[in-house]
Amino acid sequence: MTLSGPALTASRAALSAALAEQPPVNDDESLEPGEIQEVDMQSQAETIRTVFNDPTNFNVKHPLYSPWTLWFDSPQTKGRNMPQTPISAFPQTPVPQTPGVAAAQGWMEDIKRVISFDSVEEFWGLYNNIVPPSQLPQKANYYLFKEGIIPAWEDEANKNGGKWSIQLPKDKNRAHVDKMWLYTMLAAIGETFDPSLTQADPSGSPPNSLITGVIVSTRPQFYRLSIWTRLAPSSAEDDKLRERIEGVGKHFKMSVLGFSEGQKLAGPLATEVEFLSHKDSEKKGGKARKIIV
Ligand code: MGP
Repeated sequence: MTLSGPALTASRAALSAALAEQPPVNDDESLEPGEIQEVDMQSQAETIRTVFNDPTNFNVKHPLYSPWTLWFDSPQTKGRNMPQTPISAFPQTPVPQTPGVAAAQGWMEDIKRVISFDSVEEFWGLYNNIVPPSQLPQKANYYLFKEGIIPAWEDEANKNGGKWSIQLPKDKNRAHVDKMWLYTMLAAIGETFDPSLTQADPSGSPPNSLITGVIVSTRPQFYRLSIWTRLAPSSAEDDKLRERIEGVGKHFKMSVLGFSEGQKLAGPLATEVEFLSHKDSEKKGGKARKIIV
């Protein structure tokens, strides 16, 4: 498969994120500070086989910033223990029991956990074996969330957050939705949505990205892509967070989906790229504060 444009950028970001996380190799504990270590480059090169120089027998994988879990639901999964998922190569695995799972019990009943992965190679292995969104049945959803976070408002990581989403009419986007979903996933696992993740934290603890997961939904007449965030600005004065959230939305609209700044997207069955807090989504009606980029 050949990548171009935003996919290539996102894939490179995923790889460079992975490589940046690799600790320096220093097996020789007897080394004094300042002493130069002799490394047998040839034997090292002979033992390290990445997917780039040996696509079938590679022995080194490129880790992601964090592990991710794919979830799935469709009308066919409702009320079944072992559903007909479109991912036959990956049998369903049990859902870990976190407090969020208990709170979201009804909602999570039909959502099936498919598989977790933590490397670039495993991501492509999964991607190449699942049915793309354009071929899913109506009313189906893929949820790609950081491991340990369930795709529900009730999860600790989501309860104060919100989502960027865009709705696209099916007839005009059938040919584009698969790439849009791929680019969205690559931006998520490559952590390009929230650049603060890549800035060094003086405390040494891993910085928390705003992103908890991404979703693609198929509905009878449209597709929806969503990016879930850990936080949502709660008042008009919450300027710093609002700016950070808007940065995620702009990156999504322009770099990931390929629209231009200021481009109007709303129309019959289509929405702008818009942000809503989960608390406002839960309200159903009433006054909601939307952000649009
Ligand atoms: P949806 O699937 O996000 O919206 O939520 P959509 O696609 O507009 O509606 P659909 O009927 O076509 O699927 C639909 C409904 O599911 C919401 O109104 C809630 O009742 C419920 N729901 C959605 N989410 C994301 C959650 C959640 O995280 N937790 C709980 N408890 N219910 C949810």
